[in-house]
Amino acid sequence: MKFLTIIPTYNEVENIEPLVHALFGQIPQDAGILVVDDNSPDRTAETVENLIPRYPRRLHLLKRPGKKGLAQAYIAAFEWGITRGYELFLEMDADFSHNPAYIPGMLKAIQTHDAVIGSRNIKGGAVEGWSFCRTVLSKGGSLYARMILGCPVKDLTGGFNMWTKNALKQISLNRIVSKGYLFQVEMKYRAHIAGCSIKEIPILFSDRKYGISKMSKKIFLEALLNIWKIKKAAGKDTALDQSIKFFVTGGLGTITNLIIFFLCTDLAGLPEIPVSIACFFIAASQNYVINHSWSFRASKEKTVLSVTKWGAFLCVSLLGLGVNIAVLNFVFAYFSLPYKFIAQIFGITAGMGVNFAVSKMVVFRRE
Ligand SMILES: Nc1nc2c(ncn2[C@@H]2O[C@H](COP(=O)(O)OP(=O)(O)O)[C@@H](O)[C@H]2O)c(=O)[nH]1
Ligand SMILES: [Mg+2]
Repeated sequence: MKFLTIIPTYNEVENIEPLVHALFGQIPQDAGILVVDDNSPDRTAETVENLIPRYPRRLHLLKRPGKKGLAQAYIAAFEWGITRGYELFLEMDADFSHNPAYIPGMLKAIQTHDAVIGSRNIKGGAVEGWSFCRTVLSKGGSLYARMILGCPVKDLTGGFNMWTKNALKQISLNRIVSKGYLFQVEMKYRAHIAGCSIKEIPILFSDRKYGISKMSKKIFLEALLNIWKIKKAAGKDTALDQSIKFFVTGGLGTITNLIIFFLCTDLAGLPEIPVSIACFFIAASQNYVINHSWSFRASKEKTVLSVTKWGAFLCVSLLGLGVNIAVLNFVFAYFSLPYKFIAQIFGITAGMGVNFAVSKMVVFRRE
């Protein structure tokens, strides 16, 4: 497969020349390198231009008019490569954080996969030279992104990745919404939901020796918020989203339930068990409507309420109610509480847990 290594650069004048030499020592004879430079003020592009005569038809430069971020640089580079018949693409930083010695192993792994990720976060992978703070931010950010996206790739933020042309096609580069660093997360997430086979191989990532990182606190904070945009753009929810929405819905149901329960038992003095049952039917019906049209609704799916599902949901909720009553009685019997409704809080929580699991698996199950 015709292989292209892409290196985005912004002020990498000290790094680019030694990196190009090192790379040509590792990549196959017929492989190319494309440097994508965003008009670096330090004249990185001129350095590359001066090197081109030494590697004719193998070293290429794509000059862009200004700093538009990593995503646009990479997308332009992929398009450049695809129109020239390349079929295999490697992304890597210019700053020697990504050791070219890993390339042969990645080339081997890509034979049987759509994407190979150089990973710092799997067994055998590591980071060298980062401050404690940057390590915590990176690991925390990666974990946060993984949880929100429900994506199993351990190193979501890393930029040392190999893609087949087929994987790039499935990612739909024209639909990418990220501009900067989150581009790497979005690529992997899109590949994952498109069903690409993704292999992580361990790498030792070393901090740059020359030049400065373009990462900043502001970029990092923006990234935390933009993860949600990525997810929305891909139109896919996860069990975590569903459970958050389900519990918010349950919370609303609980408020309805507690208000009626408080009015009927604590104020009106009615017996708690029958009241609890009545509250249950009212709250469960409210929950059905909200869960159906929000918590478990697939994006762009039409919302049509169904009597059968409502019935099924009430049955599942009855099961939850069983748990609810058992817990209510238990708490009531063994603890002295100023208000009865406090015992009911415990009852509802336990009932809701059971309710979520069965609702997801049975009532709102997707084909
Ligand atoms: N063309 C281009 N390259 C960029 C841009 N921002 C960062 N880079 C390059 O992307 C790579 C990763 O950036 P770097 O600053 O090392 O980020 P870090 O490794 O997360 O600290 C480096 O090769 C940078 O020169 C950009 O806006 N345009
Ligand atoms: Mg770097």
